[in-house]
Formats: sequence, C-alpha cells, structure tokens
Amino acid sequence: MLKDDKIRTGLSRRDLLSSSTKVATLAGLGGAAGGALAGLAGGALTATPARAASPVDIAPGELDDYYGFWSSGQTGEVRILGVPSMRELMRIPVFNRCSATGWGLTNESRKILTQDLTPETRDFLKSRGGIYTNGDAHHPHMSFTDGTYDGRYLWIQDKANTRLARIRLDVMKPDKIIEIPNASDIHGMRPQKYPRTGYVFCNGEHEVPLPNDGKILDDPSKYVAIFTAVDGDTMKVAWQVIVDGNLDNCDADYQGLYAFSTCYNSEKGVNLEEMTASEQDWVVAFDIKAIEDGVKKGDYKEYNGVPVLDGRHGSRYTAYVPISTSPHGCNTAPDMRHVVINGKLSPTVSVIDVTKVPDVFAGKIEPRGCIVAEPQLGLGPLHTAFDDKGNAFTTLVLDSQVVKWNIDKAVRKFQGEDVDPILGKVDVHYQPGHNHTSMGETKEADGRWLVSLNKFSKDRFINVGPLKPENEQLIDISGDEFKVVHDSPTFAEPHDCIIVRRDIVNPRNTWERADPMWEDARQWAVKDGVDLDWGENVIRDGNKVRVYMYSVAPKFSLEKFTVKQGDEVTIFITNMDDVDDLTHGFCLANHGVAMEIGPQATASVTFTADRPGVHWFYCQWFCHALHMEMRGRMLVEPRNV
Ligand code: CUK
Ligand code: CUA
Repeated sequence: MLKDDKIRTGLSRRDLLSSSTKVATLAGLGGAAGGALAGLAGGALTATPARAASPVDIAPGELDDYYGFWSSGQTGEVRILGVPSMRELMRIPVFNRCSATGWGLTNESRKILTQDLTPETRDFLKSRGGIYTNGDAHHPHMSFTDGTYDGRYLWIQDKANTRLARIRLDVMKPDKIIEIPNASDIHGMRPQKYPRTGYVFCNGEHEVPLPNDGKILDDPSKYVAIFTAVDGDTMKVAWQVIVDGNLDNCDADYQGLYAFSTCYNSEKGVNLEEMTASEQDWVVAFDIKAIEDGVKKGDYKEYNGVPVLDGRHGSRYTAYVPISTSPHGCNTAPDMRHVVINGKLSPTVSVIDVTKVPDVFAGKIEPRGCIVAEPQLGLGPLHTAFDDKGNAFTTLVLDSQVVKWNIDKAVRKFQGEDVDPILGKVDVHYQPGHNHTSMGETKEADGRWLVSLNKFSKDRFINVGPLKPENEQLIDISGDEFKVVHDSPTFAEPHDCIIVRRDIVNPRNTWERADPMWEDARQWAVKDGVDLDWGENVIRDGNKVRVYMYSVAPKFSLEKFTVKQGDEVTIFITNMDDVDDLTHGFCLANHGVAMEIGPQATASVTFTADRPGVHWFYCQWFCHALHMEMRGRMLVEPRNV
C-alpha cells in the first residue's frame, strides 16, 4: 500500500485519469477506444446505436409534469419522484433514521417523533433510544378539498408501529407523527375527499384485545380490529369503531358520507388455514354522520381518551357487504359514484354504487344490493386505478398483468347485457401490487400515465446480488393502446404512490425564519439572551452547555468551543444563507452526530461530551468551493483537570 501511495503521490490528477484510461482501453472497456481496439481485432463490437427518443426523456432545462409521492414500505420514508421521467428527486425521512438529514437525531425531529406517543410507548422506548427507528409505510395520500388534491399535506401510515404521519408540503418535512391508541398496525389509510380533509381514516389491521394489557392472551375470539378517524387538522384521534374481521385497505366517497374498508379473516383465525376457511369476507361501510351522532350522544366507551364505538354486526354505524374471501384494494372512482373492491383470491372485482349505500343502511336492500358489477378480470386483482374516460386499470398479481376495463360496460354486463368490459391487458414485470394513474384518486383524473409497482425485478436489471430492487413500470394510457414505456428500479418497497399535477404542489425554496419547526430553539435562545439569527455564544447551565452559532458559506461563526467531559451539550446552528439550494450540515466526528441545516433553518442536537480531547466538527453538505475548510473544534477537558 505504502509503495502504491508513493507512486500515486507523484502523479497529477490528469496523469491518474490518463493512466486509468489506459487500463480501461487495455481491458477493452474504454468506450470509443475499446471499440476501436475491438474493431482492429475483427469488428466484433460496433458503436451503440442511438436510442429512439422516449416520451419519458426529460431534457435538461425541461421539468416533469407531475410530482410522484412514493411510499417505501419497510424503509419507512416517503420519496418524491418526477413523473413521467421516474427520476427520484428527494427522500423525506419519516419513520426511519436518516444519516444525511439527522432525522431521528436532531431535537426538532425527535420532538415530532415522540410527542404524540402514548405514555406506555414512551416508557417502553426509554431503554431503546427513545424513538422507534423503523416503520412500514404503505400508503401516501394528499389532503383534499372538494374532491381533489389541495397541496397542503401528505399523510402516510406506519403499519410496523401503529402510527400516522403528516408531511408539510411547503417544506417537505413531517410536522406530526401520532401513535394511534387501541388499534394495532395501521395498514389502509385514506383522507376524506369531500368537503375537505377532514378525517384521515386509518385501518387497524391486526386484531388485539381491548385494552391490550395482558389480561386476555390466547383467546382470539376476544380480539378486535379498530377503524380510526383522525382529525387531519389537529392530528388528534376523533373516534374509533370496533369491527368484525381484519381491516385491510380503505377509501372514502366523494360525498363526505361514507368510508369503506376491505376485511379479510371474517373467521377470526390466527393461522393461514383458519383465515381463509370461509368463502366470504366483507367490505365494511362506515356511516360517518351516524358515527358522529353516536359520539355526540355518548354511545361509546372511552379507551385511552378516545371514544370507541361498537360497530360489530348489528350496529347502526356499519354495514357489512359480503365479498368473496380476502378482498384487498379499495378504490373510489373519479366518477364520484363507484368504489372498486379488489378480489385478490377471487378473479373478480366488486363494484359498489355509493348512491345505493343509504338503502343498505336503511334496510331497504340487502347489503349486496349496493354491488352493481362484478367483472372477472384475471388472477389476483389487488388494486385499481382510473382514467378520465370511465376506465379502470387493475393489477393482477398472479398473472403479472394490468387489465384495462370499462366500469359502465361492467355494470351493463352485471345487468345481463352481452358486453365484454375488458379492453385489454398488458404484461408487467412481475407481481404488481398497487398501481396509480395521474390524478387518478381525485375527480380530476386525467388519463395520461399509469405506474405499476411490481414486487419483483429478476432478470430485468444487471444483477446486484441476492436482494433485488423492485421494478416500477410507467405505462402510457393516453391512447387506446396502453403500453409500458419505462422501467424504473426502486429500493424496498414502494407499495403505493400518488401522481399529482405539478401546479398543485408549491414548496418553498428556503425556510422561513419564523417556522414553527424550531420554536423550542427560539425559546431557549430568548432565555439565554442569544440572537438566534446572527448570534453566537456558549452558555453553561450546571453540567448542561448550550452552544449557539450560525453558518454562512463557508464558515461556522464559532471556530471552537470548550466543554467539560460529561457535559450534556446542545448545539444550535442557524444557516443564515438565504440562497436556494445552499444547505449546510453539521457533523461532529466520532460522536455519531450529524444533521442538515437548510437555508434559513435552525437545527439542534443534544449529546453527551464524554470523550476528552480535540474533536472536529465539519460541514457535511457540499456548499462551497471551501466546503472542506468549513470546520471547527470542540475541545473537551478531561473530567479531573
Ligand atoms: S397493500 Cu401493499 S400491495 Cu399495504 Cu396497499 Cu396492496
Ligand atoms: Cu457548509 Cu459544506
């Protein structure tokens, strides 16, 4: 190694480049040069043919038409993609720990991650670092006003630790993460579409005793699943309803009257055989007005401060609509009238007409009387998306296809007419779960793009080892022929996405100094008599030390500070640069401390200075030609000096 290093030291950067070019050329991998060599050897290699321009190529200087908000399953974050380019533009840490931004480490993020946990969970996490560091985020959905996206918030649930997060779309960071009491493992989640959000509906998937305090254990007949309505403005749980069966996915109507949840395991089984024993499961319809009325009249029991209503069979709050066993996706169509229930184990989807649901609740028709179509589509229908022409696109997980069908034709066929609702099928690669169309879950569906989120990618990309990416495919649905136009590998595991017209989303370029995110820091600064904007100081308060500084590229205002071994140190940094894209970072070497400080933001982090000696802190986000020089020292005096 030493010898190599010596040799390298003698080379200029240009020399290094040309020497590596030589190596590549010799190996026949050097692009034009390699081709030339191969040409000499008999013309086996020819120049790569120019590719046909793809509709998804967004040239430099052009922008995508849509924001895509992607979940990330067990990664626990939200990702922003550009559509149709399918380029990943940004990641928003939510339920995970993020090394780049300090999410889960900074005081600001830890407050959001902990302040709305139940006291039991906070207690439970005390010996585990204080926060959950994982999540299982399946369903990202935007806030609605009058049936379409309004660009205020994005919600995402966490199945792993029973939480719901709200992301502010002005800064693309979460501002609220709540734990949902009484329920277990939030899966399906949908905001109310009308008149506005309103409630965010959350399905507690797994059934548990209520309360789940250890008094009931191996007696599944006493377990319950719980449907939750969270107030999207306050992020407080408004009410909960106990249901029969496990709750899977849900959606709301466009009238503000009902919500619907698919249920599997009406058998109340705890193993696979028991859970799939019966031929029928159901969709639960929730009568929102009746439930609100029940809450007003006190027809509930309170658990953990939440009114919990009994919505099991026979309740006036719910209607149970029988569906063949284990239905999965639940998707309301932009026609504002139909809700598609995806069969999963049955090759059919069942179409509910919401205008018939009042008659079900009134007892005028049988529950299944609200089903107006049940087309047979293929094997494993999981989720359905919609265009603006009355067509639906359903993923078939077992057939590895997306099927396009017409809702009206399906209704007519159900009435006995001899029509085929299926308009075509396209192969996808492989095992599609969710799919989503541009604006497709709003009344402004525009029928331009469909994304199929496929669980498997084998053979599609160069091999990256035993763990493979997923493969998301972009499908052009603007014409009668719908075809796959782009493959896009992604990391674990985007269950779902939404595709939003870009004029609806208008984030800021820099933070506002008055942002509520660092209200606590502001209050500390007032208490310590430090100007948070341009001030710097080191305040000792017993064995607590608060260090204030600001940053302007390429400098931290404090070049050093001194603390004593064992001090609890809080660093507050304000980034006074107000230029777009000028993010600084703070990384304290050998302390596991690092964070992002966006332009005009304040960020803070607290740690114990228990290593005596000299420790450099440096800026960890490239910000300037002198970014490497943007550093300073923390001097830690040994305890007994
Ligand atoms: S679920 Cu993943 S494929 Cu969690 Cu929305 Cu259907
Ligand atoms: Cu500041 Cu890099």
